[in-house]
Amino acid sequence: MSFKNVYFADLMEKVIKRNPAEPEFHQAVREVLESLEPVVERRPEFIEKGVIDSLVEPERIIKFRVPWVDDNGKVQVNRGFRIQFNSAIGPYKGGLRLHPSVYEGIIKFLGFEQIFKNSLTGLPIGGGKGGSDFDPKGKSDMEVMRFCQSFMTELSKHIGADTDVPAGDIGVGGREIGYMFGQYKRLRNEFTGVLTGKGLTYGGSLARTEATGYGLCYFTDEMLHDNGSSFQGKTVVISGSGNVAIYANQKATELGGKVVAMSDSNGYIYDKNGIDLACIQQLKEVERKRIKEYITTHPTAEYHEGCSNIWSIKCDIALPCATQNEISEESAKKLVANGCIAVAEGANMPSTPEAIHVFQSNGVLFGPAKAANAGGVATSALEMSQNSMRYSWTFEEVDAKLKNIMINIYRNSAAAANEYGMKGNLVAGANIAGFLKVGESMLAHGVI
Ligand code: NDP
Ligand code: 2IT
Repeated sequence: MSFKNVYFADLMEKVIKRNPAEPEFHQAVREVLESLEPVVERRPEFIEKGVIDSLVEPERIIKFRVPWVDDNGKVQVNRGFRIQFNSAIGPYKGGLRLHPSVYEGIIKFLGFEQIFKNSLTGLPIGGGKGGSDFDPKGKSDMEVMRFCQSFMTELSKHIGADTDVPAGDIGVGGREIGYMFGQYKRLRNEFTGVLTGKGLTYGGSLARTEATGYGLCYFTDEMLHDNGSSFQGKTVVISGSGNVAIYANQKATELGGKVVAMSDSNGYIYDKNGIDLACIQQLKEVERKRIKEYITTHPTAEYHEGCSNIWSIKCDIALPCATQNEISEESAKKLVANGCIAVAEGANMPSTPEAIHVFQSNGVLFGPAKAANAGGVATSALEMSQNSMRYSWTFEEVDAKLKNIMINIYRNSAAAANEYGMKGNLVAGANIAGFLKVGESMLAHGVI
C-alpha cells in the first residue's frame, strides 16, 4: 500500500534515510503510519505540532560494549542496546532480547511497537526495548551470569524503577533477569522494581510467566466469540516452544483447543494426538534441549527440519509465537487454503505485510501483535504496581486483571477500527487506539 497523504510519504522516506539498512524498523513504522492516515485527516494538529515527526524518532538510544570472560578464560565482546523510545505516558518499559540476530534495527522496531502496545494496556508505561547479539544457547550458567553482570554494569546507569524498567524477551527468562537484578542491586545498593519478570521470592508477580501466552488466548477467545466462534474443538498450530508458546499452548488447551504442532529454530514437531506439553516444558524449560528430542519419547509424532512448513499443517487457529516475519505470503496462503479461521500474533511482527494482506482479504480473523501479545507487558506493569505497594496479589487476582485487560484491548481496537470506517481491521484499530493516548499526551507536553 502506498500513502495517500504526501506528508506521510515524505516522512517515510526520511525515516528510511535516517535509519538506513534497518528493514524491520521501516516495516513497523510504515504499518503504523498507514493506519494513522485517517486520524490526521480529522486531527491535523498531530502533524502541525510535530507529534508524528517526534513519534518516529527515539528519545534516546544507548549502545555499549559488553565484555565478559568465557569458561576458557577468553575475553568475549558483545554489543548491548537500550532504546528509550517514548515516555509520554509513563517510564520506558519493554523487554531485553539476547539473540545473535540482534542489531539496532531489531531493537528499534521492537521499541517502536512497544509504544502502542503499552498504551493499549491502559496502564502508565512508555515504550522501550533492549538487548544484545549475545547468544545464550550452548553457554554455561556461569557464562550467562558473567554476560548478564557485564551487561547490567552499563545498563544500570540508564534505568530505574521510575525511569526505565526492562524485562524478558527472546533469550531472557527468569535466570537472566535474576542475574541482572542481582547486579543492579549490588551496584546501586537499592532494592527496587527495576526489572520485571523477577523470581517469586524477590518481588516477581504471580502469573507473569504465563501472562503473554494466556493473554494471547484471552484475546483470541474474545475475537472468536465476537465472531460467533470459540477455541472449543479447534485444531491449533503454535510456532516456537519458548515462554510465549508454552503458555499459549496451556491456555488454548484449557479453552478446548487441540494443539498439534510446535517448533524451535531448527524445526517443528507434529503430533496428531495433541502435543504433550509436560514433555515440551521438561525439554525446553528444564533441560534446554532441542524440540527434536520430543520424538524419542513420542514415536508417533513427526519431526521436520526447518520452520516455515509448520504453516502447511491444517489448522483452524494459528498462533505464531517465535519471531518476526516467520509467516510469509506463501505460508499465509497455505493457512487460508487449509481453512484457517483465525491468526493471532504472540510473537512481535511475525507476519509479513504481504501475509497480513492475505489474511485480511480472505476473511481470516487477524489479531496483530501489539494487541494480542500485550498481556506480558501488562502483567509487568502489574508487577511494578505490586512492587510500589510492597504487596503481592494472588495468582487469581493477577490472572483476572490480565483477562480483563485483554478483553478491553480487543474491544478498544475493534471500536477504533469501526469508528474510522474499517470494521474488523484490528491492525488499524490497534494502531489508532494505541496512538491516540500517546499522541494526546505528546500534544499536552509541548515541544520537548
Ligand atoms: P523464548 O526465548 O522463550 O522462545 C523463543 C522461541 O522462538 C524458541 O522456541 C526459539 O527457538 C524460537 N525462535 C527464536 N528465534 C527464532 C528464529 N529466528 N527462527 C525460528 N524460531 C525462533 O522467547 P519468548 O517466548 O519470550 O518470545 C517469543 C516471541 O514473543 C518473540 O517475538 C518476543 O518478542 C515475543 N514476546 C514475548 C513476550 C514475553 O513476555 N516473553 C511478550 C510479548 C511478545 P530456539 O530455542 O531454537 O531459539
Ligand atoms: O514484547 C514484549 O512486550 C515483551 N517482551 C515484554 C515486555 C515487558 O516489559 O514485560
